[in-house]
Amino acid sequence: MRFCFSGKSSLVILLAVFLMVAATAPAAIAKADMTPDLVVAPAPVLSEGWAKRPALAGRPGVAYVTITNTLPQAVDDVLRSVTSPKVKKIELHTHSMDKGVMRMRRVESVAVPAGGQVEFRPGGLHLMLFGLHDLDTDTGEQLPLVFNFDKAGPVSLTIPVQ
Ligand SMILES: [Cu+2]
Repeated sequence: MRFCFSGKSSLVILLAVFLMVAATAPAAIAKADMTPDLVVAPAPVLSEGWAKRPALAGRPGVAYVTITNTLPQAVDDVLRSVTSPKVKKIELHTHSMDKGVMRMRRVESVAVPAGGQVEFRPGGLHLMLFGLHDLDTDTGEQLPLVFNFDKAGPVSLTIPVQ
């Protein structure tokens, strides 16, 4: 095989290669700058979680947590369910007034707006724990939970039980 370039076409090829390198280099740098954001994109942050044993045997326990939506690009998320290998069934509950009486009400999901924070706390949103297994809290055993979000997927949190 023989390559035969005239002086002029070699110059054109060199110039073309130079332009390609010049064009791709800034793009590569920009991509490298953006990658860490995508890799460390945090799931919703779950904090201040704690659970309370049932006051009476056979009654449900209750758990509270604060959810902070830290998804990038301002994405709204929705909490669909919470599961645990230590609880038979977990329901999302809230409190609302019904004819002047504060009552618990089951909700299908809990919206966690972009950049927002949702607080589960006594008198408001809470997790109802039906069939809470015995935990050896004397040895520091805690309650493992998995929160299932539409966008973030499953997010784990282990909380102390009082
Ligand atoms: Cu409840």
